[in-house]
Amino acid sequence: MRGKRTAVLAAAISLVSGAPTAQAIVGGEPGSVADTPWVVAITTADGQLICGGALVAADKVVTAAHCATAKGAITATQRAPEQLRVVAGRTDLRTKDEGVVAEVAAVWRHPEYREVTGGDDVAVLTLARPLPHRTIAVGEAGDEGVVLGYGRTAENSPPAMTLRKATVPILSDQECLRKEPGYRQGAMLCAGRGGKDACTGDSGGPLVVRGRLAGVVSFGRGCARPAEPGVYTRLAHYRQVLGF
Ligand code: 4AZ
Repeated sequence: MRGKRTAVLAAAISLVSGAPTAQAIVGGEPGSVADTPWVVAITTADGQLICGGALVAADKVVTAAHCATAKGAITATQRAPEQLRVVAGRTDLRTKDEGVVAEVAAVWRHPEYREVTGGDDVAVLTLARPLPHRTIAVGEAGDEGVVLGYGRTAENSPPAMTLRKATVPILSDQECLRKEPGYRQGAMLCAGRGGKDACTGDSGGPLVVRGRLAGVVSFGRGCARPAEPGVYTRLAHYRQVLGF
């Protein structure tokens, strides 16, 4: 009842102001880098959003391999580090006064990565300088997680460009396999039953479980479609190869 009223009110405000009802990630709420200082955006040199990421050490960002891959290239060539920027400590990417922009010194992509649906969708960016922001440790999955990002608020809307977050249920491997035949048990996790989800631009971003980084946004069938989960790289599986 209360949720319904809020939605109606939001729609009415948007009619008056002409502003879209920001619901994103999809179905989310505003986030703040004050609460999650380890969340970062990965952008082009001219500030266009590519992906999300998480600071796991002062100079290391975990993201998705596909975020470090130049689209359209037949051999899925790696993006050159000098084309990438990491924006930390900024809730609104359209502002410049808050947070910092760091250059990227090196990109490591999982060597087995080929395409998102095949898994191993994980990469580590080494920054040109260490950042002062709090880091997040890698951890295990659980019953639910919080996904954060600056990306689209609906399948066909532009990226929010402000940090958003949503709490999503983490599904059992059985349920994930039913939804996603290519699901790789142990190396992936899936979360969400529709309504709330990551979307384009959120890729590479964090799924946080009990204060730890359990997943990396990887792919999905659209965004937040009824009963459709988003698929994530399960980070605990990659602890050895990541080295943290
Ligand atoms: C994307 O386009 C994308 N619903 C990422 C995550 C999801 C969908 C799309 C998950 O990068």
